[in-house]
Amino acid sequence: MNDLASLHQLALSNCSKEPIHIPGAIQSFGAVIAADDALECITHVSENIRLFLHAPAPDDILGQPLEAVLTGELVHDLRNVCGLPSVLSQCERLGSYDVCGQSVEVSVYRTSTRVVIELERCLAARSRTSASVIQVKAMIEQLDNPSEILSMAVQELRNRTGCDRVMAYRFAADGAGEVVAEARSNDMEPFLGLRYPASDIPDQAKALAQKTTIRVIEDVSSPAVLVLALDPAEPQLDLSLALTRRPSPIHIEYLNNMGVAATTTVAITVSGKLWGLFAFHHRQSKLLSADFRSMLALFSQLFSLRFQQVLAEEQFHDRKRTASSLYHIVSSQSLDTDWKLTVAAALPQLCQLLLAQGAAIVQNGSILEAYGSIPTPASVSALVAHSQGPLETDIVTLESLAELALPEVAGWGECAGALLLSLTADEPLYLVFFRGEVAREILWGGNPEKKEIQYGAFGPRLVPRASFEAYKEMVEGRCTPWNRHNVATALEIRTELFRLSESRMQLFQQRQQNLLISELNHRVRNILALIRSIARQTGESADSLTDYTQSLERRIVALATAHDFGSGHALEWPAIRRLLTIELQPYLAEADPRVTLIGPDVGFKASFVPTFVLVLHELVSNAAKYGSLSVMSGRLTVRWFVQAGGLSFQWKESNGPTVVAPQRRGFGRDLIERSIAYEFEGESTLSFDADGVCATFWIPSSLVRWKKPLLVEPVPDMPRSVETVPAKQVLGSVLVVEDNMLLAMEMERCLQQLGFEQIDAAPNVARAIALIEKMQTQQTPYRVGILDIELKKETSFEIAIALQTHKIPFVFVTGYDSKHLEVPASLKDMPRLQKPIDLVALEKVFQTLIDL
Ligand code: BLA
Repeated sequence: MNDLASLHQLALSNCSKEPIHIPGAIQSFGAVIAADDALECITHVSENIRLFLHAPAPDDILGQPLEAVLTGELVHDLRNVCGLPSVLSQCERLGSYDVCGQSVEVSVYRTSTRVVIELERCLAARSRTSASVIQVKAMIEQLDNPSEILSMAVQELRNRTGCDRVMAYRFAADGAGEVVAEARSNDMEPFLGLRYPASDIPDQAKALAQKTTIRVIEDVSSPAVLVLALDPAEPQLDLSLALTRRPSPIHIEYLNNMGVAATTTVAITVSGKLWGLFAFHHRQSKLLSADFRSMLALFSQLFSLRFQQVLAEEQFHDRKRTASSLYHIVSSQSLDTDWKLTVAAALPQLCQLLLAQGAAIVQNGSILEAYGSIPTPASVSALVAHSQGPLETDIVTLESLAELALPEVAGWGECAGALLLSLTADEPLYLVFFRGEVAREILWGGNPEKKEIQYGAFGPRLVPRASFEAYKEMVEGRCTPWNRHNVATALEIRTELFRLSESRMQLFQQRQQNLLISELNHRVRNILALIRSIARQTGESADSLTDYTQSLERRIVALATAHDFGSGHALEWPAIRRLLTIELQPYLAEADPRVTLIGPDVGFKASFVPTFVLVLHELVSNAAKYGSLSVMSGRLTVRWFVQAGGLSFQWKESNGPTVVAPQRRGFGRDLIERSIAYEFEGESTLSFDADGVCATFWIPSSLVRWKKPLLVEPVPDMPRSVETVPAKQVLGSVLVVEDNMLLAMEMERCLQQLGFEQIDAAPNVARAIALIEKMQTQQTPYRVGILDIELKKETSFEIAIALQTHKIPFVFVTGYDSKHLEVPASLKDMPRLQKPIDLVALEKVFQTLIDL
């Protein structure tokens, strides 16, 4: 590396060392008070505190008890929220409080030693929850295609905020970013399609963005407000999670150069990685309201979830395509021949799969077989020798062979880039694919090579670019980049070729693949409908918007965790202990005595995992809010053991605050009490014992896999749930057949609104037929039926025929991929509704079936 390049490297690494989380100051739109861990003594306060508290000078407050400056109600609420484990990782919003005669938004988070309270003036009268809820729902319902969502989202967000520019900014693997969607005021330069080098957002800034989700800079020109400490020797207060954290002066200079005065940045995290950002720019000072910011955070969650799902679908698609091509390639060869010959014969097709112009099999450094256009044998050997180390663990991809500057290679012929794959673990055998040169243009927002360096307190560091004018870079001498699809295909090729050497494995593999694909399809089909119904039902039991967004967000995170478990591992059986560990993580520290997990090694069927995780999530959040996990003295024992051929699972809380059974049935309680029984033919009970909440589930053996042979444990008494069917029938009764409980609940809600008095839901054929017969015998036949056409293990045709026999009209409901289903001739003309169902469609169909 030459001197200039190494100076740039040093300057760049100094940029990522700037300690932006401890700037010692905040922005002037808010104020900060910090206290010790027990919330007793004020240890820090921002200089501007008197604007919020009508208090005397900051020095008079330092060292005082919190109650001296905040109302008893607020301190009480702060103490409660500080019991939640989440305050260590995010700033929790408490809502608005009356502080010294003005309405103030309060939020709080904890560092390892301090509790940091942020105050912010309420911007507008609180928006009506229902209107906001509708906005989020509208966004959810539009989640379909990620690039369309992005364009629509930036447009919507600009309309709602009036910001001069709203962008979606996506990171590439090397950290550079690209503006992939933009809505802007007409008098602003377009940024759409422009790239920005990785150095514009240093690593520590990315890490913070991901941690806080939302970053606000209200006005680059407003002066920083110092945070004063009781003990000046104490290290600077950690402001990582503070909304008001003062921005780095370097970034302020950057925004000034861009002509931007205010920004709001929302992180988009997909599968645990920072995928990109929504960036709001305004040329004047601007601060979005706390309510709006909550909604943004929720939107970013939903987008992430949907995107994760699209990626999983894509990956399966890739795997399916590669697997079936390889299957054809392999099955056209005789399996008696040496398998390397089989690979050799398949090279043309493999090149097609990888969009390569040539390929070689290299054994012990020399070419065994080759196809298409490749460099000279000596160059190929040199390339393989050079890549051998990294190849032991990974696939190597190169866009420019020339950049390797291998001394023994004179040229690469028509080849510009290569992908190398090691084929066996026990001998040096490689497959190398080659691509030719493709010249392309990259548009940058300012010349990325124009790096100016400044010498400051930390040594040399980069200075933000002064110009952001579009700059065109011509890229030559490189091949089309090997993308993640190509790498996934290469991995699949290796897996398939490994298996080739064991011919009997082939059939098994094909079958396994098919199973995986159908399993994924089943899961993906309902997820959007699930999000919709969770959103709606959460909304019904929420008291405020803050409540709504927080519980919805947490439920969605739980669902995303469950989804992560599912995608790609459909044939695996995630261990119950692992699921528990993830949900209970904040309470499982070694020093924390509260939680005890007792039970054997057991795995759950992948299709049961989402339901189990959602139920678990409700139990954990309830315990954390009101139960034994809300105080240090509380205890929670979770036991699971074999019982009656299935698995018994017991959740027992004790020593917590005295339990009072809730007055109202919430969505969470419904989920706990009904979903396992409804969808999986298990049993559930939930009791609010004074000593602590107790929940018991029995899970049928088909959903459980024992890792080791087990001794049957003693059977504790388990109360059985009693099902009640209301006998009252005024407007009429309706039968809903739907295998997913949340969707059935959603349907119940719609039917109640239409005026049905009795709504019975059944998850399978047996239950539905039993209900129909019972109603017939009681001479109160159902008025109408709604049948999900495809149930978990069966279709609902048998139910349809039973209803026809009793002359009860009905409508079929079809999922997203029910088209391939063979429908019996007698049922072909029955009315159908497409999921997801809404009230209007339902009402219309009913008008044709019965008199409403
Ligand atoms: C932060 N830089 C950021 C952030 C963005 C960008 C989005 C997050 C903070 C925010 O503004 O909300 C970059 N903003 C962009 C880009 C676009 C945009 C690319 O709108 C494209 C349209 N910046 C530099 C250099 C350094 C640097 C050379 O250009 C370092 C030497 C630093 N950027 C820097 C720092 C932060 C930052 C330190 C963190 C600011 C903070 O939060 O304190």
